[in-house]
Amino acid sequence: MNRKWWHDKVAYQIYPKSFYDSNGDGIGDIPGIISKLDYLQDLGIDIIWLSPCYRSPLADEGYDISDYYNIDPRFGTMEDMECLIAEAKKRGMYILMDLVVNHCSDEHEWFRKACQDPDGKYGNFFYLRDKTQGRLPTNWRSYFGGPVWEDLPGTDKQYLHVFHKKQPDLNWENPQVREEVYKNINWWLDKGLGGFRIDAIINIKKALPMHDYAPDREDGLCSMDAMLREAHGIGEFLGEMRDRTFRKYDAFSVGEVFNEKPEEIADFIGENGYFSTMFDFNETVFGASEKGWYDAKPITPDDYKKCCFQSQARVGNTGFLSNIIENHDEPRGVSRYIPQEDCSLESKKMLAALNFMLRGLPFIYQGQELGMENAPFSSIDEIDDISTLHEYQTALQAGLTPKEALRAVLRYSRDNARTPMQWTNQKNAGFTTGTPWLKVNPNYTRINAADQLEDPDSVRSFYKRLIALRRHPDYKETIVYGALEPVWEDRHNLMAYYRKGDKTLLVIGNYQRTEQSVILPQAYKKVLLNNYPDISCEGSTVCLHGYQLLILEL
Ligand code: TEU
Ligand code: CA
Repeated sequence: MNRKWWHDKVAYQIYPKSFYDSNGDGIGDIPGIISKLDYLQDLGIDIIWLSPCYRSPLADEGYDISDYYNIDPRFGTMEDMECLIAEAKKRGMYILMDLVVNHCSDEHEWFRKACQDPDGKYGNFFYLRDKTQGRLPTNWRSYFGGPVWEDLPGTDKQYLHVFHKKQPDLNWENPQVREEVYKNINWWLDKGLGGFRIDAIINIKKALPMHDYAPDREDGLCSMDAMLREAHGIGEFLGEMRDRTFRKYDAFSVGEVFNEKPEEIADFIGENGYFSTMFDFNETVFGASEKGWYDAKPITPDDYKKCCFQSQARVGNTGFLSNIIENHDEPRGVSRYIPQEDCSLESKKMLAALNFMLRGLPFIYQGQELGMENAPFSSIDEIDDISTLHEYQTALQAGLTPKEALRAVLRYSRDNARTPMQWTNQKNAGFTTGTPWLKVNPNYTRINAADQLEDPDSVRSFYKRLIALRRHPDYKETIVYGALEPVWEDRHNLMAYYRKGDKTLLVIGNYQRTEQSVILPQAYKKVLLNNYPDISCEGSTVCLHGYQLLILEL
């Protein structure tokens, strides 16, 4: 495997709206991010991915872009963005922006022009179909609910949107669209960006000609998966994009790729892949139901382990996955992967290390390093996220009471991860001096960065040690490039694996509150990390405390 500059990095995702508000309007902003770069550098972060901060009506919180060449005034100015790139560079850090090009906003000028002249140049930037009375062009269900077709204002046509109706899909079959995308990517890379996280990319290829699929719910619509399974040839678009943009700059790219087929992994992230890496979503999609969030099956520790190992085995040496515990679309990992009554300092640290030591690139989502938890929303009126609002309706339609529906969707709500970052134990968690745009999790008095910076036993201090271990000259080679080999795979509530490179490391997590023992295959030389002050051994038997995590050098 050819070595790349980003292989040994640690990445951090910022959701700008909720990170840090520098001017008291209740909305996080770029100057706020700049003021926290030292905090991130201290943690050991090299790569920062910013969720979108381009000009946007914020219907989907920035994933609906109305101008790819400007910063939304709520987040700051282009000078702020340039300053952020420069300040990051001074600290040896790279900035990634979010590339959202499956769709734009219905307030983008391309869409406005398409409405004015649907048969002209910009009509072909989108998927338009003639409107027929009593029948939609296809029966596909949008990710955010309802049909994917909406009337094109002022015309006798309809346009396709696989996400929200304010997110019209761009027609990638049209070479002019692709040119616009490449031009934009290069324009940003010329500004000194390190690269991009690539949004919802699997959706850019539609199975054509479009047609209906078997309905899978009472609404007579079908999940987008049905169409995507039939859509072939995305590689032509992605290969072209790589060659025309990222490759020329040796830029980093991480794809939000769902549902890739095993034989496609090398195409996506192999030596000459479309992307540098892609996220592993095997754990986050586990238990999902065709019916909706209300019907999803919770994940157990044994499932979690299986999902991680499956992904590792699928990718092997072919490339690098990007490993996550959570992101802005998911609930908080500690609330999801640890039983609520067991959510403690120890279990949070265990989860952190089990994920972090997997082969691949670790991505930390803002607040994850503090062990931030799901938010205790008490009413649907406190929810902003369009996806949660839709899933709530789906649950009601399925017959759940409002109370049950709320409970069901709160387990998966994207707003869990979008509550403001908890900086201090002061008002609004120190996020803003104004009124925060989304409710602050009241547990900030207990969980916040300022307190954790002072505390050597905090979750943040543990993350810092994990990152330091990944960088340590003696262990770096093994942690970055070493093979991953599961151990004791069918032991209940135990997740353990070797990392084998020029050293042999053994990572063991006792994924339950009661003790359990393991017999080490050989004596250990050194304890590299332990989330308890002690290790209890008798000969080669180690008796692990509840949720104890050990990283041993053998
Ligand atoms: O998410 C893509 C995606 O597939 C979503 O359907 C995801 O499964 C959903 O968030 C679950 O509720 C990306 C972004 O990460 C997300 O924030 C955007 O809303 C979406 O694309 C549209 O741009
Ligand atoms: Ca602000």
